[in-house]
Amino acid sequence: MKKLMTLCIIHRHPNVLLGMKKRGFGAGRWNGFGGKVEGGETIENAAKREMREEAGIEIKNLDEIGIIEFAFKNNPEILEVHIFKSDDFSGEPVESEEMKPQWFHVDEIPFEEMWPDDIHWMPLFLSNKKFRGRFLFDKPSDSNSVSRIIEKELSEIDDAIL
Ligand code: 6U4
Repeated sequence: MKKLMTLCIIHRHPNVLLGMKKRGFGAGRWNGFGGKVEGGETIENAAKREMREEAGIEIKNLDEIGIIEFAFKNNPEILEVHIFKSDDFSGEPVESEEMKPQWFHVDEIPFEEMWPDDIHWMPLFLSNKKFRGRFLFDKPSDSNSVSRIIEKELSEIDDAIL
């Protein structure tokens, strides 16, 4: 069982736009913006829609920069998360019911309050290197405590492959 999801981070160097997730999956963590791809929409359009719904900004162009599969021990569901980067948007980020947006300097990204995988792939993301990966977490996604990584695969890939 695979669930297709998007994750979009605005990168206007030296800053990135993250959001504090206020409810649902991953609540209480800083993360990119995104969610499930709905039937009939492209992954790219889903990423743009989520940016509009969660941060109130209109993305013009974005680049797909990574694909990571997340799995949780004793759970057959796999989240296939497509990670996008953009610096081309209109509007000002605004707080939504789901997310509280905030700009962070790239040297001050709050990794200790993010998903534990982010610290591994963020350097590739920031230097525009494409990547693929797979992370297995010890606990199901609905657990209140922080889940830990028990298996990790991450590799930089050729531009053309993704
Ligand atoms: P809704 O539809 O709002 O009920 P929800 O279950 O709250 O969905 P959603 O749609 O907000 O989830 O999506 C979760 C977001 O978290 C997606 O953008 C993908 C992202 N995500 C999932 N696992 C992640 C992980 N390990 N590291 C990370 N982002 C992750 O950085």
